[in-house]
Amino acid sequence: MNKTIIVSNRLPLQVSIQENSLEIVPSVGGLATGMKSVHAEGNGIWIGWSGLPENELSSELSIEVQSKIKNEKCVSVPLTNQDIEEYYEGFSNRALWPLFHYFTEYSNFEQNEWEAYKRVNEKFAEVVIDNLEDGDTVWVHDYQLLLLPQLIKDKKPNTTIGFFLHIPFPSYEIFRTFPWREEILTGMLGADLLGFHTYDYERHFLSSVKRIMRLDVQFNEISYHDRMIKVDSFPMGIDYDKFYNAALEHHNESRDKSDLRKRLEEHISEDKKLILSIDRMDYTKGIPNRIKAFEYFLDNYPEYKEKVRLVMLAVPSRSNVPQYQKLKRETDELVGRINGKFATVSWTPIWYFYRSLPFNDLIDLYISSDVALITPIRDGMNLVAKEYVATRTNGDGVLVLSEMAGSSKEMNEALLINPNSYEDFALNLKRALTMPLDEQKTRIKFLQKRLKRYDVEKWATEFLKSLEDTKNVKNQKVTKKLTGDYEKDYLTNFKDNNKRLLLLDYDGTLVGFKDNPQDAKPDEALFNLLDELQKKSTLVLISGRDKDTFQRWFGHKPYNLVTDHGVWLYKNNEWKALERLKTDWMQNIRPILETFVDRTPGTFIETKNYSLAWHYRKADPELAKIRTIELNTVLTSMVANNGLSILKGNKVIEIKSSNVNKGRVVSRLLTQQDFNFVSVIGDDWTDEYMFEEAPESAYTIKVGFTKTKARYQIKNPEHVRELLKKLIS
Ligand code: GDG
Repeated sequence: MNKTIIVSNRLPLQVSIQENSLEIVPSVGGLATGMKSVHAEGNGIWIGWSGLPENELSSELSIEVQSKIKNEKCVSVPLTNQDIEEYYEGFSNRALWPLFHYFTEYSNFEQNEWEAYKRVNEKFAEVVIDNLEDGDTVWVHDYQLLLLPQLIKDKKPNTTIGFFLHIPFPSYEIFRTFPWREEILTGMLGADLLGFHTYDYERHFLSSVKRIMRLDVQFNEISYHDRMIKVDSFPMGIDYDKFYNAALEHHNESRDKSDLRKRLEEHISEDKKLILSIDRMDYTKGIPNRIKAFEYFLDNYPEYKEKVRLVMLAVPSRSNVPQYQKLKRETDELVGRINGKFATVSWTPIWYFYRSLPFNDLIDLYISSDVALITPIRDGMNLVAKEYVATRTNGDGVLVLSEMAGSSKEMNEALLINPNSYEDFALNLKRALTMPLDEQKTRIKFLQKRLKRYDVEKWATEFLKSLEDTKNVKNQKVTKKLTGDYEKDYLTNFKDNNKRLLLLDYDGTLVGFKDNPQDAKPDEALFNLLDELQKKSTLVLISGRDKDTFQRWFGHKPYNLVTDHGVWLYKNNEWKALERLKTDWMQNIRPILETFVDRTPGTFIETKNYSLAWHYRKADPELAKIRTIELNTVLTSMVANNGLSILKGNKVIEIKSSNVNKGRVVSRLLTQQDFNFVSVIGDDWTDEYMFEEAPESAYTIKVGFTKTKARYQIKNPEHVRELLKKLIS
């Protein structure tokens, strides 16, 4: 039975050694909860680090850890203290985390930490591969394992792999500063589905893929080698029922109130309010900013002194990393200063807890607070905001939420603020404190409805469903890929028939693209191949290239040549015009193209005998995308009345006379002579005309894995040459 393998840095377990015996308790974090059903299903397993450094365990203990966690359907990746220091605290938390959260000044790039990151990702890959069987699905989580998808794909290409990033993906301008940016993207592109919390992160990722890897992206699909990779957003939810029910339970009259709850309630009265914030102690969470903004609020709205209290829970995190130690000192000082500044004998404005609290205390905090103040500077999602809403079983309460948290994208009914503007902050805090109960209830109701519907289980199911769908796309591709039996059939048919027609496009089919089209000259190996093919078939090179170039390159050869998309035919050492064309339109179109060249660095115009081509291969892909739309709009109105048409090729837009295309040549050749084996190979839009005109029995082959009318697909020009070599061998 096929299984799902979940992989994350940490296992969903707390493993500790208590007086020489091992204690294992399941963790209750968002991810662990969300994946619970996936993990529990069938023979699914979870792979990750146990939390115990391998070098501190005796070999007996290490075996015991493995066997105990195996009972929990987990497998541990053995990591040493050095691994943790360099890969986790180092590269993950000192290079990736700050950069992905736009704290570029905190990003520290160390070669040895990068080496450790690669080494540990490989360790994870080894364990995954040891546990992997054909047909299994792997779901990799988060920024510590960005290289893992490709490491698995390299060894097990047929495995379906999903990847989800829990933190933001930064904009291209930030990501491009990363020293190992291509390696990171290549690692991620091993996945078949890449998931992000929000559309913005998805957009940023695609932008980096286009600009850094220069890959083709159509909507949210990336063509990469012979694969299609899907990218999508899946906003992570929470275990709504768990929080809602716990809150109901805490409100229950018959339940004994905790000390914390009693202390909190002492402060609550008609005109006194509690404001809550909960975060890991992390500089992305905006803790100092929040304290300073609270000071600004008390300075500007002094009537709230002694009336409001900020209860601030900061959970210790990554305390070995210097920036986190600095943040802790800064927070302690700020809390001290502000409490010192405003405190009275009966009131301190901030209650500050630097520790982790048990779940029940967390629920008490949530249900006792009138306002939740969640104001990160940058946050992938932020689950605390969602948990606060889920616990408001009476329908009251106000959420003030930073626009910089991923959750703000789906929580419009919260009061959204820019955490860097103290004014915005103070105004909205005042608004929250004075919001009429009806309005609170309306807002909370809307928010709860969405959170209940799209909870964490739904999130996991949706992701896996989408991952499953990528298998269908893969299967469709396999049926069209010219390998295995399909290739055999192709070769046999060639051999069994004697009246053979081979129509071959040139650029992108027989040779790869060069920045300058004139550099894509035929090489000696290609001539030898074509010479042999020519002996066995009617060979036609059919291209959008101009006649003079082909004359220079192939004039000395006996091949049939068709140039300018079908305007000229070269046969028996003679050029013959297949179409009679005018060129006077060029003087009107060229100035338009020139303005596009001026405004789009890296583009240029190629003048052919009967057409003008605007090449944008070297331009910035995002800008080029906008410009092609603009150019298309400008040209569409002009070409229609002038007997011209626009051809969209591979990174080129070409304007030419409308009654010319490669398809017409195919029809003409087929009516002139009888063939019993026809093969057409081409890579771009202009070749689609040939695929359309070719008879049904023809072998139409598209180079590359984009949409096509051809029956088969082949990877790239190198593979085309390999295939053609097999015809003559
Ligand atoms: C990363 C991304 C993204 C907190 N204090 C206590 C406690 N918690 C629980 C909360 C909540 C979780 O920890 C914190 O989750 P967040 O989403 O707020 O933040 P990160 O830890 O930074 O998580 C984040 C998330 O991944 C998921 O993709 O949302 O953007 O940075 O569930 O309840 N739980 C207990 N005691 C505490 O003192 N028991």
